Amino acid sequence: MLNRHRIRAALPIGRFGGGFHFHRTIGSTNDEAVDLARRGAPEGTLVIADEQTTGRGRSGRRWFTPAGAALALSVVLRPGPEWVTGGGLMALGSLALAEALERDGLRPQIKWPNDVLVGGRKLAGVLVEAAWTGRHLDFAVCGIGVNVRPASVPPDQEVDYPATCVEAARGQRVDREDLLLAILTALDRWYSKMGSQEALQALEERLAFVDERVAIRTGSGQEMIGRVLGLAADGRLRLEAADGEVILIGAEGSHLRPLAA
Ligand code: BT5
Repeated sequence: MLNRHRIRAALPIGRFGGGFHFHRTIGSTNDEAVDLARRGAPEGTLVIADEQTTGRGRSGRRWFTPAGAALALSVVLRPGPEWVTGGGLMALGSLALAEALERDGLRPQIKWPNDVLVGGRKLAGVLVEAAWTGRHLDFAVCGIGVNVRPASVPPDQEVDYPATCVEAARGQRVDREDLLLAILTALDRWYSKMGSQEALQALEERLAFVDERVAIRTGSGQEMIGRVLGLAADGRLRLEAADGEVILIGAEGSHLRPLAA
């Protein structure tokens, strides 16, 4: 069980955790954060659960968060709308995760748009959800799930991409509270720098499959094949199509699959 007192004692971290909601078990921390944001919760409000019973991935997929083994957190954000449509918030979450894991000596890679891999296996994912009034962004919620202990890794037949956890990648026990606080610290640092050259470079340095051929299914169901060039400042992927044209692909609803060389 996560030690809520230790976490509370370290908060707030920058803009995060002034409002702090801890649950031993919950359906989905994103649902709770959306609910709080609707009722006016300020930017930085933090929801954490030790276990999720209906954790969600993108497009209605499931996210497994068994008790005592993982991290599941959601934060309320109120950024400019372009950070949701381009995918910048997903990139922010992935970058913060990657940086926090590097503290533990790991070499994470970001599988655009929202997964973090170590050794080619997924150990964390980001889910951004937003509420709009017309073109006005009311708020966004950035949810982060991390597999920490082996018990958090779903069986192979339950996942669409090979999975692992931080402890397996590190080969030793990991303090979940420390990792959580490191993620919040990195989130706060990069949130202030979103869209900067520094953030773009930090993201591209960690981007998986650069120069490799991938297939992408976009949010509108289009299938594209090309070579990954890098990212645009707003989080869109730069892909070189077979005819040499460079295409920018928005992150919302997009799914990337590496192709054998
Ligand atoms: C994601 O979706 O990777 C986003 C995951 C976000 C989870 C956080 S936890 C806190 C917050 N509250 C929530 O309810 N959600 C967020 P996507 O790219 O759609 O990947 C989902 C797919 O990953 C599933 O279809 C499975 O194949 C696989 N999967 C499910 N649970 C997994 C796990 N624990 N580890 C690795 N892969 C998993």
